[in-house]
Amino acid sequence: MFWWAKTRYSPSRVSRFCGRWSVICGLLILLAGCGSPEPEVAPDDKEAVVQVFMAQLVEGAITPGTIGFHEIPEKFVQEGKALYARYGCTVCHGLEGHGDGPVSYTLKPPPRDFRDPGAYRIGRDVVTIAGTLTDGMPDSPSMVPFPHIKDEERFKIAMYVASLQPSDDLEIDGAWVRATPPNRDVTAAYLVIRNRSDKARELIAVETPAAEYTELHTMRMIDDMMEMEKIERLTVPPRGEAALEPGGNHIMLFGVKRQLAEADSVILTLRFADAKPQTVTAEVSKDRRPTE
Ligand code: HEC
Ligand SMILES: [Cu+2]
Repeated sequence: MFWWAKTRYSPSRVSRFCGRWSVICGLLILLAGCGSPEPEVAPDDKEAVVQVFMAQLVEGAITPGTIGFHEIPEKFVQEGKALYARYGCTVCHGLEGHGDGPVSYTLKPPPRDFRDPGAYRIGRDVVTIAGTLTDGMPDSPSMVPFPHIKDEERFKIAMYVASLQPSDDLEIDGAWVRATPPNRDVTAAYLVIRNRSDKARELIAVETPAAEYTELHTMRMIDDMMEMEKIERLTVPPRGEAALEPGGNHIMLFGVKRQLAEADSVILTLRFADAKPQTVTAEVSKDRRPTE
């Protein structure tokens, strides 16, 4: 039995009444939407993205295995540097994290020089370093736990410490995207990835705000015909390079959101297994051969 069935309103009065309510309901839904705990984050709202990233770290949703896929906000690194000094890490690790603080000479083993990636015994990624601050190093008398440092602060300090390590030695060069003719929303991006490290790096994904999605493609001879084929990853050899160029491997952009003309530019973020993401600005061009 519906509540209004008991009343004796005429249909027109009922509809007037409901009409008014639907406006109020609409407003309530709007208000509820505004105050909901997990707002949708527009990709260009940088501050919100940064706050969501921090919330995920504190919740433990980002692990040592996945932190490498995130860009570390420079703002947090700077705040971390101030906190690092405020909590007295400098006494042992030094003002710049070189392991040369005033009491360092009295300690055995000596405090870590944060620039040396090979020196970390527990782990050198942001999540693990933040954990080392909570737990200390059980077998080390001087690297004690700091349980009073709040979670957000631990992660900021860890971001500063990790920022002192050398980069992954990847360099992206000569990025360009082929201009799109009218009414075509598919195009390709080309670039050269140089790897100056001693480890092979794998390109696993490319993201861009300019297109709905991208794929890595290679060219293969199939029945005397060159055809494109999707690949899951592209290896950049140690101390070598991988060239993505017309007629060879390339990045395919699907669902390009607006026509790309000469002199436009497109932002590409390259994601690697086991290395930090790299963001580059690619020029739009009708045709170009990669520079030698
Ligand atoms: C009393 C001196 C002292 C203070 C203060 C100190 N540390 Fe250390 N820390 C050490 C020493 C010594 C080691 C190396 C211990 C070892 O190798 O056994 C170390 C190691 C570390 C490591 C390396 C962990 C690894 O995986 O090898 C990190 C990271 C670190 N400290 C961060 C910090 C931060 C951040 C602070 C400030 C909140 C801090 N430490 C304060 C003495 C100190
Ligand atoms: Cu293709």
